[in-house]
Amino acid sequence: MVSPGPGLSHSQFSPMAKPRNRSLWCFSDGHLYCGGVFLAVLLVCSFWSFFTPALNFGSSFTDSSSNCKESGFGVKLNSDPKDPTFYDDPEMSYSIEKPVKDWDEKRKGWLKRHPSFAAGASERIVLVTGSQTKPCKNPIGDHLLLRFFKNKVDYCRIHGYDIFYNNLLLHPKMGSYWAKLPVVKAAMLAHPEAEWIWWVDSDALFTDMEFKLPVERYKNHNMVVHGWPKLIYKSKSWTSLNAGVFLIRNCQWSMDLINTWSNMGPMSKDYKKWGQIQRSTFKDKLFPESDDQSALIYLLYKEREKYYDHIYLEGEFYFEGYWVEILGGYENTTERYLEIERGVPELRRRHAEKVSEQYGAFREGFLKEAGNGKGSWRRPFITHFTGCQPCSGDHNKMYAGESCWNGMVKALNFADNQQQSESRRNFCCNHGHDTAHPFELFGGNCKQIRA
Ligand SMILES: [Mn+2]
Repeated sequence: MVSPGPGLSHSQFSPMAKPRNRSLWCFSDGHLYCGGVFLAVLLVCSFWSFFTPALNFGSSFTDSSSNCKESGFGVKLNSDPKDPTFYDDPEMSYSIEKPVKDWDEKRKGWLKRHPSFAAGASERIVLVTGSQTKPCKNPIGDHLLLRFFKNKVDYCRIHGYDIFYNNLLLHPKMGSYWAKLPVVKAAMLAHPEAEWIWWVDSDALFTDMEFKLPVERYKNHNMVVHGWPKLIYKSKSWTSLNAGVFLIRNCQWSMDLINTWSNMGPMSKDYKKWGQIQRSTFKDKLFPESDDQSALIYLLYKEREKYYDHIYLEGEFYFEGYWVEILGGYENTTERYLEIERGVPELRRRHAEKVSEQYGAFREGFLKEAGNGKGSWRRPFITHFTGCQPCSGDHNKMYAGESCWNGMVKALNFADNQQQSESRRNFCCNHGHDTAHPFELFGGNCKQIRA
């Protein structure tokens, strides 16, 4: 969470991972898991949207004459040919305990039978997040989780990603930070149309609603996490990367990784042993149980040849960032962005939410001096409330609960207020105010900041 690190260092020289073949497989007994996955399928099938941002401001409003009869933004949501796919195989299982084989071929086979999804599949992302099954212990926990989720939904709508919220425990032993691995695996199987699954913790939120993941940069990698090689290989720290946010390619390599990775968790008979190994390897690790983050670092550390070339350690921007480091900069950032907007009427132009990416791309031109990551006045991409636990209310003793909850509200408002130039400002302005821009939103309320 410290050094911004040399982001692109190793990445450009990595050999092709094995990302280019794909297919699927696996399904077997229909346990509890099915509920979640079926829901996932339903949910995700319900809103597709793809659009490429037009970077060329002013000249790019082409006529893409819409046909009211078509739905799904170019993909066929109502067609599933009769030819069998991996879904028809009774052996296919979503369970984390049954490894998937030949996934690349299976996924490829599915795409071949669903050509409308095959087009554009290489860029498609499904964001996956979730929280526990029961109501939160923290009295404001459910409210906070709702706002965290709304933030992700807003971000995904703006950028054309699907989103899935899981609140089932898919494997009885894989609780807390391990719970995401069965979910990510199930999401990969439920979404052969997606190239990437993007896990984002429930305690993390987008604080730059415009920023788009530079996926092109990751084309030779199968996984992306926020992290720093030096901290892994020299400092041997259990915080040398953060496993709360990661992008993982929907391919066999990832299936294998999830298999190896989850076998260091509570579902494994060697769970205890892994805790000891992690603690003796990463001296700054504070608790004895094996955790998902230390496990991933351990794989990178121990089997560098096997993993390092395939896992992109993104250190160039806040792929996720530690809230304590970030929170104090929001005011300055807001001021700098407003300053830019005051000088550039195009940035204040009202527009439909669906074409927001174009404005984000346009704004980039004015952010060249902003820097990136720590010390930058650019909006931090993702603010992560590590150590806060909004739902249970438990938090690291380092922070007073109040600083966690107030910090979250501050970050959520900071993100919400960025949308004022789109629907939120329009909403504000359309409710009895002038459309020029002296209205800003503060904490959910329209306020006239100057005449
Ligand atoms: Mn987290």
